[in-house]
Amino acid sequence: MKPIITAFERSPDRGRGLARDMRVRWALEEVGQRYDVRLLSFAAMKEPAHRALHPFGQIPTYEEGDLVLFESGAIVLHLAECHAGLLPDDAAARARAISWMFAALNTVEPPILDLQTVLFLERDKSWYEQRLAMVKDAIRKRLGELSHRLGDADWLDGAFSAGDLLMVSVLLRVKTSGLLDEYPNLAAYVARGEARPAYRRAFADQLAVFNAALAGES
Ligand code: GTB
Repeated sequence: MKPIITAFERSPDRGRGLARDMRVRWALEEVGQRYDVRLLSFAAMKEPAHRALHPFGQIPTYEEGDLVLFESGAIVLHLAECHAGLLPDDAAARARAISWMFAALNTVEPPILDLQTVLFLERDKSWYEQRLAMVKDAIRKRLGELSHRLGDADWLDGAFSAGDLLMVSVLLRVKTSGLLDEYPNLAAYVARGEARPAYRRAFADQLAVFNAALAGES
């Protein structure tokens, strides 16, 4: 059965692959699962029909027969548990990979989200510069710690896993800030993720959606 995911019909990231359907698309590509996409406007996301799938009226969602999931991390975990390729077979290694999934979403992503908030919503505040510096320092702290742990390894714990998929997805959101380049091994780690064929297919598919929306407007 082909699962269905939801995504923005016109992503505010203009096809840069930063919206959270991208990590689900990437996981689907990694495990070789074909899927359909239902595109939604911001208004449609808040309609009862979509809220029945997603209590917070957001994307992405994932439908597979009667199963409905929301939260990109939960969707990636479900895919990793149901298909080979994103979690190791060994129980301890599997548990460690899942720790990295949580670390990406709960420890590394929050200060990165704070940066988006500062940059897009708080520029007009009198305390903008101080807050920006604090948030950048909070990100540097996490990136420094992650960089130290990664060292010269290709991936966080042995073979590429769903932990890497989520960590790379999260780090991609600071790529344009320049902060990632302060940690060359992390920049290379993200580049390795982006070079994976599954990532490239997922990226091309979400970009095609944005380009089609642009073409439809002209
Ligand atoms: N914790 C949830 C998850 O991981 O699935 C968060 C889901 C979420 O934030 N979804 C966003 C959404 O639906 C889209 S990805 N927003 C609409 C709404 O809340 O009304 C977040 C996002 C948006 C825009 C950019 N961008 O422009 O670069 C990047 C990421």
